[in-house]
Amino acid sequence: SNGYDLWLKYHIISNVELLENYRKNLESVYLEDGGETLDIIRKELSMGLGGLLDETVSFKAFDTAENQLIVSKFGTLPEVFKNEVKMDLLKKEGYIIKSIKQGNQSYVLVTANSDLGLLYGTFHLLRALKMHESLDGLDIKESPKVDVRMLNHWDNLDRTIERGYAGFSIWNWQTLPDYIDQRYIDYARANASIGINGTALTNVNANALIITPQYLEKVKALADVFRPYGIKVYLTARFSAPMEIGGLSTADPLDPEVIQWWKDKAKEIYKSIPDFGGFLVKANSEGQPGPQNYGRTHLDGANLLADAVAPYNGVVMWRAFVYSEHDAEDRAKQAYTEFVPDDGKYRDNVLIQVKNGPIDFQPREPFHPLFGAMPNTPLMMEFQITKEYLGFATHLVYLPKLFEEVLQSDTYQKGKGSLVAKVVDGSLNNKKLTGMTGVANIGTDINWTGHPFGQADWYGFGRLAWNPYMDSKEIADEWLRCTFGNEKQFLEPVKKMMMESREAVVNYMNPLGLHHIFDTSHHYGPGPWVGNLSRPEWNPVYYHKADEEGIGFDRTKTGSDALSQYAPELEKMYADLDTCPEEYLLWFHHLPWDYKLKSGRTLWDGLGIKYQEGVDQVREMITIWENMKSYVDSDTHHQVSMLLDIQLKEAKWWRDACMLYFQTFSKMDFPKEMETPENTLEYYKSLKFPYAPGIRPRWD
Ligand code: BDP
Repeated sequence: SNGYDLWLKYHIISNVELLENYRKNLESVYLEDGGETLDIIRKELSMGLGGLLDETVSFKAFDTAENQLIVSKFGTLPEVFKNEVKMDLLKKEGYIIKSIKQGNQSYVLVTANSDLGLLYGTFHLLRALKMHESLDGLDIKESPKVDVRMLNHWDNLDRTIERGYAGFSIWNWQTLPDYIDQRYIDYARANASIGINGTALTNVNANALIITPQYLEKVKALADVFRPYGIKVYLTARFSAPMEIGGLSTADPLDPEVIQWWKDKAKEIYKSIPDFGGFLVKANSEGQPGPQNYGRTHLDGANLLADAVAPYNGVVMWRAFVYSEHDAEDRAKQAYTEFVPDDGKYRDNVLIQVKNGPIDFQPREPFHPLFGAMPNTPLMMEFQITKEYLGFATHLVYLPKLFEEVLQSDTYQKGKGSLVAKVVDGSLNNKKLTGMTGVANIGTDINWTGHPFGQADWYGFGRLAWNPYMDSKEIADEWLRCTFGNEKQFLEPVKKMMMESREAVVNYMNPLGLHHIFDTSHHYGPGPWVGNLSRPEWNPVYYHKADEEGIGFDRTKTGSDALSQYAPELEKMYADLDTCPEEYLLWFHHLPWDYKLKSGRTLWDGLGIKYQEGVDQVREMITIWENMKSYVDSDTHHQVSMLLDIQLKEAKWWRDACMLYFQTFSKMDFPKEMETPENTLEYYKSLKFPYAPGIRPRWD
């Protein structure tokens, strides 16, 4: 298999008994008539149910003499079923799946308030069949917990992708709008199958051209493809667009001409894309223009754009990923400092889009202190699905485990149990607008994501955006069954491998709270020695602060005091070395090399042991995968094997380069558990990577 079908392959049900049972219970399908979304459901059932049962699906009127699958909105349900379902509390995109006995017949009912709800319900049912679930007693009621569930593509107009490791952009701007690549349809279908309902097509480091008429007609063509799948299109707005493409002399958010320009632009966009989602903005961050260029604030900028799209129900996603060179004492503090004072002043259709951690998508970060700290403003979660800091698309790292850890973190902002998930789904402060986005890992590679297991990250992101309380292990189980099959001897070990993979990457890259020690700009591999870049917070040495005395970033009161941005309960727990979890030790503390860890070993030994553990965990993954040959097609098996070999090589590289470098300060011997480095520090420092993909255009 080339992986193009993702988790949506529909082969005949392998269990013969179950196959007979499904065939008997799903003799025909009654599908309500209607528009484009219902046509898609018909196609999906023909392909899905047809494939699983290895039969031609018979679509019929409601028939009391057959066991039927009934797919119909509540309003048009056959009367006999209306009392069987309770539609209360079901949201617009929600659905019900229920098995019902009537006389001698049994029915499986999929019902909803909207066509889109029916599509989501259909995908759920097909997944249940693929997972060999019983049709007896089905009683499912699902509504998404988050309103905006989207992908952010960091795709440039020339089709390169910033931080993209799976080929080029799937948006072919040259052949749009007249040529509709089948990929666009398959993309929409895959996203709809996991409940994603929005996509920002373009890089946050934006090009103003995307909102010129020439490009907008291409965007419209994509929006038309995505609409029946329930997916809205969003675009990144370059703050200086009024000057660059509008001919104005300023982009000052309080200038009347600028205000009018954005109003006119919104009107123009909505004329051709009536359900346009809105704008995503990166402003005054890493060289992007923004309101601060005119002495204004993020608030002024966000509200300017919010007012422009408000008449059309559009939203503005304003990113909180900001850090400035003028206040570089601790980059981790800056977003909070800039955004919290304006809590409650943003327009209702503004979402502040916050990365999961305060630095930048590291293998492990504590959650961002903004979560829970802006009770009067909708905050939206931004995860990174593409693996910028997690080994690119060659390392197997199951990200839903990381996402889950963040979502399950307790902010304590309204006492114990104030989970980040509750900020994201709005329940902590009763929010009307909620959202979660993931920076996409999708490209032109035949399997979409480069690494075959990268598909699990896309899949899992979608499932968590639908329900941020889902268990990552359950998601792995779903994805494995839908992608590879239901054999227990396969599922258990591979699930174990996926679940441990996240801790493995933390161990071999950034153990004990280390962070941002990646080689500069491309972020490929270790570069803890880098210290010559013009801005302090661009240098890895700024983050680990290793010296003869010890290592780590003191964020307590004696240091940057970033800890004070968290709730008092957390501040206390992290500040106190007895209660600070060791995984965050060097994130919050600068400690001597001979500091005693809970294990009784020195910090220095502990570091080496963790690095080694990471390497060993990858070895274990290799062994597990070796034993899976008979359950996976040989191409995919071979691909993953080769990738795991790269991962092992790079895990050793991380261990050796980092430990050799840190040894220049600690001057201590490596712990006996650690294997001897394969090369010298000079060798690792000399490595150059002109071929590392996904680099952003220079802005410094
Ligand atoms: C960093 C990336 C950079 C992005 C930036 C962002 O290195 O390419 O532009 O985040 O999110 O992780 O804006």
